[in-house]
Order: sequence, then C-alpha cells, then structure tokens
Amino acid sequence: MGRDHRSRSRPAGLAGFRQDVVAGLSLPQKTLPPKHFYDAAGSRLFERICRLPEYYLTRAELALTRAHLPAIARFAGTGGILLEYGSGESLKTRLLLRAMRPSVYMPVDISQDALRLAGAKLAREFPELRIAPVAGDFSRPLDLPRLAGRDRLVYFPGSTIGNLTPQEAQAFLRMTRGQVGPRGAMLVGVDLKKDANVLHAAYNDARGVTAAFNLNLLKRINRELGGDFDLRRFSHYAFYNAPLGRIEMHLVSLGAQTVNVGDHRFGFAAGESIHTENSYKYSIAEFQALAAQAGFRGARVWTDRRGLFSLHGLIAD
Ligand code: SAH
Ligand code: AVI
Repeated sequence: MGRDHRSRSRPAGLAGFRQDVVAGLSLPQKTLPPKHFYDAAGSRLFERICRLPEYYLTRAELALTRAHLPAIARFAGTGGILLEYGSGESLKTRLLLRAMRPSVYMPVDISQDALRLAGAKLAREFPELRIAPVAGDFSRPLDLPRLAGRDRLVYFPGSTIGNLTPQEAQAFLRMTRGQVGPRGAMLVGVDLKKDANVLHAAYNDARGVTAAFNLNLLKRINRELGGDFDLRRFSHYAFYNAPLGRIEMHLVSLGAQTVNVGDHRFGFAAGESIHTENSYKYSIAEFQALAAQAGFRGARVWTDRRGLFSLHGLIAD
C-alpha cells in the first residue's frame, strides 16, 4: 500500500476492490491489501481465528483489559463518545462500554456484515446505548457524523494497527489526532515482539483456519470480480520477518499458471507469491516513538501478565 492508498480519488466499494486487485497483481511482488479479507465469510473466519488456541492476541488483550479496567476507564473518561476503528464483533468493547458508559458508541468497519451483526447483538445487551455505526475505510479520509460536543475517545484494539506499515500507521494516527483534538485520548492495542515460534504458531494454526482466511481472498475475487483462481493451486504461507519485525502472509502458486480476473490476465511462476498481509509487532518503546512522531504522548501502557500484548493510552500533544 503506497501513499496514494489514502487519496480521495480512489473509488470505494466494488470498483475500489477491482482497482486494488488489478494494480496489486500487476506489481513485481504481487500484493493485495489486507482490508479486502473482510467479506462476510472473512469476518466469520477471523472470529474463529480469535478463538484458536495458538492465536494468543485476543485472549491476552481481553485479559489485560479485564485486569486493568478501572485504570483504563479512568484514562478513557466516562459519558463521552466512544469511536472504535475496525470494530469487528466489538468483543473487547463490551468491557469498555460497561466501564465507560459512553453517550454514543460509533463503530467504524469496512465490513457491513460485521457491523450489522455486532450492532444487533449490542442493542440487545445494551438497550440504553446509542449506537451510530459507520461503514467505511479508515485508510482514506473518512467523513464521520458530527456529534455534539462531548469528549471523544478513539479505541483501536486488536493490533489492527500492525496491519498498516509504520508510515501508514503514522498517517492514521495523525488523522485520529485531528478527530480527538488537543489533549484528546486514544487507546491502541498493539501486539508485542516475542519468540518467533510463538508468532509462527499463531499464524499457522493446526486447524488451518488462518489458511482458509488467507485463501478466502481468492474466493472473494472469483465471486465478486469474475476471477478464476483455482484455490487448490495456491497455498497459505506465513513467516516472521525478523529484520522488519513483522509476520508476512502470502499465497504461493503451486505451479506455473495463468489466472483471469475479469478482462485481466496474470501469469504466476511456480513458487511465486501474492503478499496478502503484514502484521507488525512492536516493542513498547518502538510504538511510543511511532506515536510521538504523529503528535501523541504515550501517557499509559498496560500489558497482560505474560507480556504478550500491550494497550497504549495516548494523549494528543
Ligand atoms: N477489533 C476487533 C477486530 C479486529 S479484525 C478485534 O480486536 O478483535 C480487523 C477489523 O478491522 C475487521 O473487522 C475489519 O473488517 C476491519 N478493517 C480492516 N481494514 C479496515 C479498513 N481499512 N477500514 C475499516 N475497517 C477495516
Ligand atoms: C486483524 N489483525 C490484527 C489480525 C493479525 O493478527 O494481524 C489479522 C490476522 N491475520 C491472520 N490472522 C489474523
């Protein structure tokens, strides 16, 4: 994803998906943006990943949020607007909703299905809560509904920020800095650097759910863009790239082949890959330095007992 990824001129929806796929598959290292994983099936597969024994991220973030909830709620404040990016099934959010009692909860997600399902469940569980969902892409400038004057807290859990390059993460943080205003607060969940074997297992689970999540992107291209990817001829590959501090996910072509997407043809050599996702891992100091470059001061940081995951409380300088 380059700088133009954030520009207003790129179309959204199906046209944007087509443009990203054709551009990405035309690069020397074929690449697809991870935001396109999340159709209805992709969102369901991600929810299954969160419950896998190897995928420690969700459990660690839930545990640290439970353990430090009073301090997190004091940092976040009560009664304001809770704006969450990449809300998905709004799992950890329930803890914050109970502790913060916001006036409005504004979940923002690219997946309409995830937003609809999570919204319906939350409305049953929190009948008093005003929910204002926004279906949108946070990698481009977003017009959010203007809600009268209360304080805003931006919540970005799950280490979804790790799916952006450090440059994109900084651009995202600068955008949110404008949304929270001076001295505004943000809570960001960030996966920590750790033993490469633990990372490897989390992205190569024994049941093959992560592989199905990765391959679902090709299914989505076939269904929505008239592609003819043969899923049996691509395989999931994920590894920790230590020098760059990131897990990389790829789909590797199992032989020489040609694939059509609508009117476009793409040749694959045997062993050639499509790079589908990065998942950056940061030390606490690395993430605080990144946030500082975007104008945020790292005011608080909470971790789980095992030191797997971090939640940063940032304040706009
Ligand atoms: N916050 C949840 C879900 C994380 S999965 C958790 O912590 O478990 C990442 C979520 O971000 C998905 O629901 C996906 O649909 C959403 N997402 C990914 N890229 C996005 C983008 N560019 N704009 C908006 N939402 C995005
Ligand atoms: C959403 N995001 C933080 C997940 C991650 O761990 O990078 C997506 C994911 N990819 C493979 N497994 C989970």
